Amino acid sequence: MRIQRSDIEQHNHQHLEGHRKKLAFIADQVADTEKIINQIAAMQIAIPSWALGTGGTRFGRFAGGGEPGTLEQKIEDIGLLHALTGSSGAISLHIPWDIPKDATAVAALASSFGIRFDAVNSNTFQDQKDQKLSYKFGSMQHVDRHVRKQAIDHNLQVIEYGKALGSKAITVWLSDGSSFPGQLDFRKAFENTLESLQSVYSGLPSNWKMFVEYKAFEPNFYSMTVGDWGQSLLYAQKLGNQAYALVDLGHHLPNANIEQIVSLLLMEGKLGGFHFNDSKYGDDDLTVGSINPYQLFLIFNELVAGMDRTGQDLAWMIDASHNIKDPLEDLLQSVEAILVAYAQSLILDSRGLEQARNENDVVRCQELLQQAFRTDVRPLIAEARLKNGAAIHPITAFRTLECRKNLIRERGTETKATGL
Ligand SMILES: [Mn+2]
Repeated sequence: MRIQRSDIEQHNHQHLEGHRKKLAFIADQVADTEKIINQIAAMQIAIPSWALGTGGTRFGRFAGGGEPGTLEQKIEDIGLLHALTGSSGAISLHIPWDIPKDATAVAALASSFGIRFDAVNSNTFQDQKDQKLSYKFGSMQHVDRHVRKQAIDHNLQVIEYGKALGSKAITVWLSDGSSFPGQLDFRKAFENTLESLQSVYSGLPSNWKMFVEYKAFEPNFYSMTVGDWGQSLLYAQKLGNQAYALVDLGHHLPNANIEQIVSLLLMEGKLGGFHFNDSKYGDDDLTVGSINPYQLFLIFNELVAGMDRTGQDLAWMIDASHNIKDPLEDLLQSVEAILVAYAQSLILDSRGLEQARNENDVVRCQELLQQAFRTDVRPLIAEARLKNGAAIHPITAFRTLECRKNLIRERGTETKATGL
């Protein structure tokens, strides 16, 4: 399904008057609204190729209908999201779940929707059909160098796929670790992993980045070989200036101060990318902003402040899974939550905050933060969407245009997205 320009225009026409009133109200309270709207309009968030179908838990999966059964259909779905939001003009591919058979045709299709290819993701956390050696006891950390070699070769292959599509980064997330004390020599596991990553790094094109993503636990429950930001930073520092840490919101132990981690990684010039989701207990993969929007806002404050100071460019991506919602509606909500947190951090009186900090006026610091957080910035985001030719209210438009019904009509009720 392709959303027509006239559909969006009709939707916007219906909601324009109400929108204008709300925008005038906030423009009265906030300085530099024009600049902020342009910044919001420029923000692009990559959608992962695995987030377009219904996810599941280890207990079951309750699929909806009209899921994209091919990479081409996944690109069409992101095209649909991008037409509605104007902010999701990038796709992050997972290999081998989404191998482009004809890179030229796939790239042309994506570009017809205004979509570019963000970081490519490798997978050595599960065994594929016809795979020679098993990753049951790890991949890059493995005690057998043949397994390590297989993992390295896979990552080099992923870079080749990415090159053909115009990607400029590879994200490496390893499930390597141990589930029981005594199972692993921590130091050897680290050294093996570093050596394997170095082999991949040496195959990196000079204009590419490598993101080393960490996770505190799961699937291993005693140790993870890239378990926290300290380990991730250590690998990135040892690998070289094309290697960076990648922060995934759900990959921390409960109550971790993620905003502080972000601030220090940016200070070191070693934050490369960000995976958005939300959680209450662990790696819950919930919709961005659904549990703790204040934390998301505090993180964005550090991202905006850090990027302003250092001029660093980050890769933004949603990394979530949708078990009971329509995956596309869930992604629309996630994109909105990210833009809300971004906009709130842009309207923050950062000079006032700095002054209050210097005067140790703790009360004023909190007042300024919460003034920004409690401002309804949604009209600014809607205005940015209008500028991008997208919909004032994406979810309303998605439902009015009966997008899911159309997708089911086109694809049927039994399709299953690859990788799920
Ligand atoms: Mn992730």
